[in-house]
Amino acid sequence: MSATPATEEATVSRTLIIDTITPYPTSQKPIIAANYSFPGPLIEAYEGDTLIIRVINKLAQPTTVHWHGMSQNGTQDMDGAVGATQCPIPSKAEMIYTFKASPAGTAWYHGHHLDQYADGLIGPLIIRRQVEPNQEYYDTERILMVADWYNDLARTKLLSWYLSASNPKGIEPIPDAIVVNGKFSQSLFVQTNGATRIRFRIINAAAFSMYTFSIDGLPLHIIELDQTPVMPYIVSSFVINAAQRVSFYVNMNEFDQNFVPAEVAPTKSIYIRFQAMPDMYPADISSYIPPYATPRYPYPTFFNPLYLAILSLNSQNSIPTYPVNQEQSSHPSSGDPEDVNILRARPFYQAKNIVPDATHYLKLVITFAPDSSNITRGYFNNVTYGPPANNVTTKTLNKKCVTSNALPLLYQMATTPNGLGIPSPIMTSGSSLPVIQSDGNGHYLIPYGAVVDIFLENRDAGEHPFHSHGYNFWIISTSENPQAEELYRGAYLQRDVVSVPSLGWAKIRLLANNPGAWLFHCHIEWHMDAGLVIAFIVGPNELLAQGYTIKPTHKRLC
Ligand SMILES: [Cu+2]
Repeated sequence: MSATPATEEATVSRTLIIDTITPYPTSQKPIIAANYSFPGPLIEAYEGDTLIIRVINKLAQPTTVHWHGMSQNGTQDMDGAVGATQCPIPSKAEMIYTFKASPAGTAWYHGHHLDQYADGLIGPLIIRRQVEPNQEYYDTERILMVADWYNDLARTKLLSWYLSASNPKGIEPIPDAIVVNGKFSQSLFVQTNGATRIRFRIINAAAFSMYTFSIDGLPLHIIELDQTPVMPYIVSSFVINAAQRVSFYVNMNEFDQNFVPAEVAPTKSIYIRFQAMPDMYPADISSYIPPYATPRYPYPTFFNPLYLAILSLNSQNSIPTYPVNQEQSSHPSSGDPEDVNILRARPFYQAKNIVPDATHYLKLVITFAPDSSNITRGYFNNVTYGPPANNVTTKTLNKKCVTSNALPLLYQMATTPNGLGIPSPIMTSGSSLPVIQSDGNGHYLIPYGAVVDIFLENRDAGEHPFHSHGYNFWIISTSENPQAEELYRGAYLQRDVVSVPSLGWAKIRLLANNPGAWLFHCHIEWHMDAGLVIAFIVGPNELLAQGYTIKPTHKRLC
């Protein structure tokens, strides 16, 4: 499974069979899995390699796989986003995804249809560099992929309740447990295998939750955020929101011996903690029983927001000798645990990180409200997105999620590049830069090469992780770090997920150098289903000039 270092770019071929498994004896829930494994298999390549991934759909329902973090520049139809770049792969059919492994870093793959990613269709995708920045600080690495566990099926049970008139307050389905690398709390043992210096790649594949991460007694040296290497930056803990990735290394010699009280035996293992943030849930998780819950033995069980994995220092899989509630000691820390975007980290390759000046502006106001049927919807600038909205020329929007026969946005760009019905940017009184316009259905036309400052104003009490397909964007500042815009001018950090604070804002900058149809959405699966989605339609004519044509094998899926 490991990729071979090579100076020449290689081709890496993989097959992913999408099928259901029922891996837990205590749960009858069928998981939607890649290659009969939860999470799915690790896919690795070197930067610049060509990945050829054959996805075989053995489910009784359609599917797709999105390669989260891959720019897909030149392979816009391989993004896996139903409605934007392709029609779903029907049951018993298959599709071959071919794309360049770029950019390098910690990426992942997940289902992008019918909430399958909330039911298990996730896996790590690691794109290695020939020379990894900061590699002199670690000798081995581990991947921890954290996810929400739900006892019930996402689409048929959870979503049908969430988006129903019996849930007018829009209470999101609250997870039943936390699961890391497919294991529940206190059952995942991470071996050091004698290594003193270990790199961890943390991938938050949760459908909903954000977590505070820490390892008892060890300072964490952050070296990569999403796929951007950073100058080593020491924290004692950090927050990771849905779809974000954080890499850090630890050095066992830095273990704070004071962490283990003198009265207990020396410990041969320490806890790795994922602490879900209780205040993000819309109910009191210590006593909440969801109305859709099926009584099962033992019942009721309540969501425990603290997940413990065990870092085993001697391969004996003993549990730590100190109590779980041991007071956290204070490490040297320059981190602010509230700074989910870790804005103070600086790019490792600053010389290559040229931040252009903005040429365009787009303000997006985020709200939630019940629609006329008393069903909660999420809105960007008062528009909620549903599959029918994928037809950019549809002027009346059916706000209920129904199956649409509209062709993917990308195909519409290719067939009518100048007839999409979206106005070009215009000057308005509120901005010194031309403002990006939409068709009123959530499709925003961005000229190729534009540098767009996007101001995300969150009028909702929840914190939302927004993800752009096709792009890394610079995070300029947020309402929690407004000073970052001045402090780090010219050295902003690129990520593909920005966490927008509760009732706050974030300002990001996107260089539109990748023509195509790219979804921009909240990565909380429930909010995406509620319509908190838009699409960036970038450079239709440049897309055609690059030689894009609709592949007959893809069109056949529609
Ligand atoms: Cu959200």
